[in-house]
Amino acid sequence: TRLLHALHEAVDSGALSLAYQPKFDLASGRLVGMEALMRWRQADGTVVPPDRFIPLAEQSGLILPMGSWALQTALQALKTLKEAGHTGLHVAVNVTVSQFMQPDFVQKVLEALATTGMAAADLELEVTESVALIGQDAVIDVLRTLRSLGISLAIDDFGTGFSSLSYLDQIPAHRLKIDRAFVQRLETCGPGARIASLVVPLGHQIGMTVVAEGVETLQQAILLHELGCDEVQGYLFARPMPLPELLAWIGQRS
Ligand code: G
Ligand code: G
Ligand code: MN
Ligand code: NA
Repeated sequence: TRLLHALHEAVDSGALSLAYQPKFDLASGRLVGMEALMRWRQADGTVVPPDRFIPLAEQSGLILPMGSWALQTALQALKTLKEAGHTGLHVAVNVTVSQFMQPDFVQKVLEALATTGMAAADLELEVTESVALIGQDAVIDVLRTLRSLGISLAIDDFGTGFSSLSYLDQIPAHRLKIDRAFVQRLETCGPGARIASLVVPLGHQIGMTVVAEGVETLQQAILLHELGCDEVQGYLFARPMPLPELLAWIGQRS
C-alpha cells in the first residue's frame, strides 16, 4: 500500500522520532521516568498516529528495525538526561509481539544497553496482554530472562485484552498499567466505572506497581489516589514531548 511504502521511506530517511511522556509517583509527585512514544511526521507536515502505523509495521516486519531504533534512541535520550544531572529515572519502551518472538531479542536489548552505556535497571519494556496471551512457555522464558537481567517489565493497556487472569501470575512484571479507557470512566457512574478500583488491589496482590494512564482531570487523580494507585501518566501532568522540550521541562521543575 501507499502508506506502507511511505513508512519504509520514513524509516530510511529518519522521519520517525520519539516523544517522551513523564510518569510520576502519585503520592509524592516525584518524576519516576518516561514512556517513549513513536511519532511519524510526513514530509508535508502531516503526523500519522502510531495507532495507524504500528499495526502496519507489525504486519510488514518493519517493526523490527523500527523497534531496534526506538530502543537505542530512548536509551540515548536517558543518557542525555543523566549527563544533564537528572538521575534515578528510567525509560519505558513499547514492544510488540513480533519483536518478542525474534530469536535474538534479548541479545538486541543487551546490545542497545551496551552501546549506550546504560544499565538494565534504566530500561523498562511495555508489553500488552497479547504478548502474554501467546501464553507459551517460550514467551514466558524470554520475559523471565529479561527480568533476571534486571530489566523491568510493564503490562500495558491492562483490561483491554481477552486474557484470563491466570497468566498475570506467571508474568514477571513490575508494573500494571490501567488502560486510559478505564481511567476516563472513573468519573461516570456507567458500566466500567469501577474497573479501575478493582484493578488496583488486584495488581498490589500480585506485587505490582499500578500505573494509571491517560489521567486528564484533577478529579481522576484524586480518585486514583484514594484507590491507592501508585503512579500516573497523562495530559493533566505532562504531554509526550520531544527530547529538547523534555530537557527544558525537567530543568524548570528542578
Ligand atoms: O502516542 P500514542 O498514545 O498515540 O501511541 C499509541 C500506541 O502506539 C501506544 O499505545 C503504543 O502501544 C503504540 N506505540 C507508540 N510508540 C511505540 C513504539 O515505539 N513501539 C511500539 N511497538 N508501539 C508503540
Ligand atoms: O502504550 P500506550 O498505547 O498505552 O500509549 C499511551 C498513549 O496514550 C499514547 O499514544 C499517548 O500519546 C496517549 N496519552 C498519554 N496521555 C494521555 C491522556 O492524558 N489522554 C489521552 N487521551 N491520551 C493520552
Ligand atoms: Mn505503553
Ligand atoms: Na497503554
